[in-house]
Amino acid sequence: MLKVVDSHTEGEPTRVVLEGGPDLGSGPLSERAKRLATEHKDFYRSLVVEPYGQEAMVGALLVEPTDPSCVTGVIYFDAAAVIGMCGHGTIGLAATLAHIGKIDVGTHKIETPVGIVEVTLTDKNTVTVQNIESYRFKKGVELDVEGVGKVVGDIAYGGNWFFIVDDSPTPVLPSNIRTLTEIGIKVRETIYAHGIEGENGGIIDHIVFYGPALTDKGHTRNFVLCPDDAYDRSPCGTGSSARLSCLAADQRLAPGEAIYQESTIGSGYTLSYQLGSKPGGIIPSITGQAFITREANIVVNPTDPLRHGVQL
Ligand code: PYC
Repeated sequence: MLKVVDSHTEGEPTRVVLEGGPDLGSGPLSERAKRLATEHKDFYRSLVVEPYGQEAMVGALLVEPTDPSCVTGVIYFDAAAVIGMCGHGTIGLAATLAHIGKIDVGTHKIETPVGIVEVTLTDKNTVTVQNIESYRFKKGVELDVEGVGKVVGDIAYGGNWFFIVDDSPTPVLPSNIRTLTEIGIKVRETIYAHGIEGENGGIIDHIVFYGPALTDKGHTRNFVLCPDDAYDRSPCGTGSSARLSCLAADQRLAPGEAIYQESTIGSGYTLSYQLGSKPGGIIPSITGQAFITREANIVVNPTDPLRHGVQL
């Protein structure tokens, strides 16, 4: 039996697995994440797809941290992949840890496969994540996308690898979600077809399109395609981190200056950054709210033909 707590962060769901996950052994979280990805795909996928999960859900498997100053270790995954870091998931995780009485208002460290992040819990729902150092790797990469035309974007890292398109090929509006998804998939396929990668072979599995904000307080509105082809209902914490590194590199945002980033559905994060330790590196801060939606025991019956989730 698996004990989980579900939440949503600005509309994007997170499922924290408190008990009952596979034994991934000890050692660096990056190695344990690889073990989850290669040896337990059925386990992690089944938790976040129907009938046990829901569309767009990201799972967060709690593991023992290697650094004892961290309140927990965590490995994130969606239906398609184990991912390095997850901003909305970390906000959801902090709200979950507060809900179960493991943390209180204040600042706490969490270990992820890509490094240690800090969460500051202002109240039981409001969380600021100080993410790992983020940076732009390449500016103005031109793609010729079949059926779409020329698409120009930056390749940047925020805990995952992103292709960030400032001028969305189609307006970032809820009525365009299907079209944005189709174009995002084509952009990703073009990236793979041309062997375009992040630094050290990093897989660019998230695509982000930007358009004008729809509210007065918004800086811009974004659409984020995740590896499982679902779009992020929040503005995507790691994607916002990667974008902040591009804004910083282009001197479009000063250190400490705050902006409000709108998501496709109209929710949002407050974002800012401080300079990092490497040239071009920044330390992003992402503030958003998460709400607990469910506490549950997941019962997986070994005779259930759909125990590994619906696979089409
Ligand atoms: O918030 O970083 C994020 C994220 C990644 C995938 C879905 N959300």
